[in-house]
Amino acid sequence: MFPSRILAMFPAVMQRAGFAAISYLGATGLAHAAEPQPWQLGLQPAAGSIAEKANDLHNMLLVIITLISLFVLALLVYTCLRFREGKNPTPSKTTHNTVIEVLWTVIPVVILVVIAVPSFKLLYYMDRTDETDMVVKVTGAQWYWTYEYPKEEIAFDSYMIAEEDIQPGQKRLLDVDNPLVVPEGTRIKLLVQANDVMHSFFMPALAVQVYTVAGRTNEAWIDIPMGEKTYYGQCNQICGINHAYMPIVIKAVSAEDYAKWVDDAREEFASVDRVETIKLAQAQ
Ligand SMILES: [Cu+2]
Repeated sequence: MFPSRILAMFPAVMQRAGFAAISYLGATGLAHAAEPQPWQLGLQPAAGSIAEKANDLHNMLLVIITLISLFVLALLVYTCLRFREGKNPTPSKTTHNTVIEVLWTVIPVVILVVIAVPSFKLLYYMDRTDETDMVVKVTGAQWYWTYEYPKEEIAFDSYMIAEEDIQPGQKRLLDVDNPLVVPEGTRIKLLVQANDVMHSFFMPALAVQVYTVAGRTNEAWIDIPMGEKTYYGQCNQICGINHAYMPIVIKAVSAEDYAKWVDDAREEFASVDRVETIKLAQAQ
C-alpha cells in the first residue's frame, strides 16, 4: 500500500501519533500474557488450533526420540560391558549380518514414515486456509514492525519500548508502543514482507513463524483463541545490530474493545500525519 510505505519512512512521526492509542490500551490492562517464563521447560501453552496441533506433534516426537535415545544408550552400555577385553579377549571377525542390516534400514524408515504422516498433515493445515476473518499486512524493517489493516485502513509502526522508558508492568525487551490489536476468537490471514533485509515473524504461543523477504509476500495465518490475552514474540532471523530489539506483540481484545480501538486508531494513525508525510514525500 502506497501511503504505508511512506509512513514507514517516518517512524518518529508515527511513534508520536501512536501515543494516544497506547494510553488507551494501557488503561484496559493486561489480563493474561503468553510470554517466556524464567526456568521454563517445554513450550509456551498452546494458543489456537495450529499451536495445539504443533504441541501434539512435539509431544509425540519427544516420546519417539526418548525411546530411540534410551535404546541406543542401552546398546552402548551392553556392548561396552559384554564385549570388553577382559570378558571377550578374542573378538569376532564378523563383518556382515543380513538380518541386522535389513532391520536397521527398515525400522528407521518405518519410524520416519510414522513421523512424516502427522508432520505433513500439520504443514498443510498451517499452510493456508480459506476461512479467515480478516487480513493484516506485516512488514519487517530494521528494526521495527509495520502493521497494516487494509480493510480498516489503518497502518502504524510498532517499536520496542526502550529500557529507559519502561513503565511498571511493562516487559523489558518485549513490550512495544503499538501492539498488533486483534479481536479474540479470530482467524487472521497475514501477508508478510520486508522493507530491507530478511526478518522473521515468530509468535511461539501461536506456533507461527514466517520469514519476511523484501520483494515477495509470504502468506501465513494465525488462529487467535477466545480470551483477552497478550502474545509476545520476536524477530527470529538475525537481521542486524538491533535484531534483538524488534519484539512482536499481539493483543487480543473483545469485539467491542476492538471496534473502539479501530475508531481510535483510525484517528490517531491516519489523518493529519498521513497527509503531512505524503506532502513531504511529494516535495522531495
Ligand atoms: Cu528482524
